[in-house]
Amino acid sequence: MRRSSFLSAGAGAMIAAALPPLSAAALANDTVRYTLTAAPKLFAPMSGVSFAGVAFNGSIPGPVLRTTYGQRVHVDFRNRSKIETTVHWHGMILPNAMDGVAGITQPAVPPGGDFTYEFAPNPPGTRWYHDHAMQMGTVLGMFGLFIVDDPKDEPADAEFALVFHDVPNMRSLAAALKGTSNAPMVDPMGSPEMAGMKADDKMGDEVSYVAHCINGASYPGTQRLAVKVGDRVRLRILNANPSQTRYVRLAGHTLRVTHSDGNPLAQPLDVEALRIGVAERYDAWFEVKKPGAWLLQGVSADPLAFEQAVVVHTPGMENAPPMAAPQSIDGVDFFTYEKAGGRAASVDTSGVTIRKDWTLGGGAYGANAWTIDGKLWPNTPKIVVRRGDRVLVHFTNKTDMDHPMHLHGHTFRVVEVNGTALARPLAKDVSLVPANGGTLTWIFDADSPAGRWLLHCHNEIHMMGGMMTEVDYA
Ligand SMILES: [Cu+2]
Repeated sequence: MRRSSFLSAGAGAMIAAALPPLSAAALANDTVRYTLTAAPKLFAPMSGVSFAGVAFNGSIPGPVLRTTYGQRVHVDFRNRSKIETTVHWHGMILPNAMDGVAGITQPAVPPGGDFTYEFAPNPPGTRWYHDHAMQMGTVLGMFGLFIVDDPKDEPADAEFALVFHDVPNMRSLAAALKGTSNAPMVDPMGSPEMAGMKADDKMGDEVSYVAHCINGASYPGTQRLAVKVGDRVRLRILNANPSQTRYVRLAGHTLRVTHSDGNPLAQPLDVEALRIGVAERYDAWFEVKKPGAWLLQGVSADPLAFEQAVVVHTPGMENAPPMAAPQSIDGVDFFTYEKAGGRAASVDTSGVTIRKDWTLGGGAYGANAWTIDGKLWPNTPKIVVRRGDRVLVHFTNKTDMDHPMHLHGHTFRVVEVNGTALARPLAKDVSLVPANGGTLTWIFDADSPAGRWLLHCHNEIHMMGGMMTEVDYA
């Protein structure tokens, strides 16, 4: 699509993402019940793109699941896809057996199989769910938002859930995975491309993408967000891209970030753009001060990312040409952990009983091998904890890519980035460890239910390529 048509074309199909208030009926029940059915889906987010995906309940992304903090959720999961899969509840602290990691917390659910998940969604905030069986289910479309409403939250005049995701070029994905010594799968897509490739066909480590979507559509087919002058609007944004960080701007507006990965910041931060690593979520607010139409856009070095946009408009401005933001982040004041956390003299290590200093490595050309202290999963160093331990993990990243490191079943605090101690540590479940010698430090408390909790890079390619370990309760 050329830029001119991008700016002038009208709206196509819409998918509702405006979040309605919870019904009184839902609040009256202690348990919210959902059925999630995974099944093949031919996904066509824009003309000319047709992708053999797997969807929850027929849509990519899957439905927004929602509970109020204090309620339980009961999910009947039915796997009617052709791959083995599970459902992982990203960012939740829950019984280990409900964490949905194939081979670690449960057997993979085979094609035709069922599994029941039941737990009390916790902590409150913007969480999500996705496949976790090393069969590429998440890349194929098995993901969605899970909002745990916090009754203490300030009410918004309007609220929208925006899931950013991108459709991979299957050949580039196969190429990136070629050389994965550790992969428990060979040909997840059933595509002849992977099977037909030789080792020297590897085209590079980066996956390329053929479509860039918000809530399952590309601009101009994306939904429009209707707002009114005076509204204070809350956005809940997820980056479900398998490998790429995304910047997000709303033309003509400042974004006030209040939550990272669903957890409240110690103090909100006003920025011109978000920077969202793989699997991260941000809650950001804006105020509508005058009538108009503006684009909320993904911004990236990828020239196609301009398709990742939705129009925000006031009444009567539905067909106005929307104001766009420049497709550059040069000079833009974007969100960073350091800005949100502020600078402290030093990291408060009081109470720390276990310390790990890990080097993230690998990424050599020709092999999809990504390491922790030089080792590939399952030979990576593990953390064995007893209840009450306080764990410090200091990452040094020797590769030339940022790594979105994720810990299951816990909320950690980011206390240091690139040598800067943070005065207000960020409570998160995934954090970008900066490339090229960058450092980042977590502290977390071993106060979750006992079990085996994965710790891994959320870049799908790197996870498959070995950058994974676990925190085990002794
Ligand atoms: Cu990584």
